[in-house]
Amino acid sequence: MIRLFARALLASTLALSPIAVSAHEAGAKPAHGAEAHAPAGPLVTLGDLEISGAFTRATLPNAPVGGGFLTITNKGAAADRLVSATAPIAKETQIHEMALEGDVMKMRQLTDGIEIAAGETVTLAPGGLHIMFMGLNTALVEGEKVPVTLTFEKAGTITVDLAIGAAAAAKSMGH
Ligand SMILES: [Cu+2]
Repeated sequence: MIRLFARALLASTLALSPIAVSAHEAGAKPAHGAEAHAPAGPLVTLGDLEISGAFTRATLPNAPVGGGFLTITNKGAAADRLVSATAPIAKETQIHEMALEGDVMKMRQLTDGIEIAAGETVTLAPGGLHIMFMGLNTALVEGEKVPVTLTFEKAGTITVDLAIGAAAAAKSMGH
């Protein structure tokens, strides 16, 4: 009963809060509903690289893992490589890919990172390349954001914010 009550209370708070916020805090973050449909961080530039559309997904409390997604465009004349990622929300952060093994989608760590060829765009997206948060220290709450530090072989290091979007469907929460 307590849980049901809490859920009802939460629902009503969420329904009411955008009105209260927009009336008093112009320039604050967008209303909850607007953000849920298009979660993405801003475009940031690091040397020849442009990083955009960074997001992750909300998790349940005690979820062990989460995924990070973003797009990297290399506007330079030489290839670069995403060699590592770190985040304070997880005990360990890895670079992963999803690949078909027979009929089964499996993921594996890319210990050499991800190359971004000159003039190319690489997208980390659900079902494909992704940043993997192993051992989450905290639940990821929709509408908030989490910092992730990316290190590239040539361009160096940058910290980007991942916007936290809606939770993935249970079926695709393989990790
Ligand atoms: Cu993974």
